[in-house]
Amino acid sequence: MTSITITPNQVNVSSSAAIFSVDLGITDDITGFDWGYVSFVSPSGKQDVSGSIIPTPISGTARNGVFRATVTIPQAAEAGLWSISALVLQDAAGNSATLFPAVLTARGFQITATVISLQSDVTPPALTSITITPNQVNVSSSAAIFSVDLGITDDITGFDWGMSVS
Ligand SMILES: [Ca+2]
Repeated sequence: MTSITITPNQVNVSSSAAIFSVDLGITDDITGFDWGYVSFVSPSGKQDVSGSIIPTPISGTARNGVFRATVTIPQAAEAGLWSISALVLQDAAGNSATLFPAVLTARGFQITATVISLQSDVTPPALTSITITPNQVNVSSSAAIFSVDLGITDDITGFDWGMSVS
């Protein structure tokens, strides 16, 4: 890593999502930079977003170039100072480095940018009901399906995505 530039230094997500571009000066001795991503965390630590670093440099070469990642901050995201929480860089030979904030700030890189949001949604959806149907299936001769209907409320942005964890 030779440089980090986040533009713009402030976005407004009051009425729509917004994008930070993160331009990274990256060098690699032999095979060149190949793959990576940058993650941001919100002021409270409750929200995080990541963006892939495009492996084609916007200037220079794979072994010494500037590479761009775009990170989308959702509408109604938490307001305040968001910060890079991790940077992962991998070369074409499969060597990877993960850089954390303490190292990045010690090297003098600017790793924060401001999010303006008139109404921040910082509480997750809540579950109000679960209905599983049918209440019995027979898998003796074939697979079978349970439908799981969930009652869900969310204060501001609404339910977006979920999964079961087993
Ligand atoms: Ca919410």
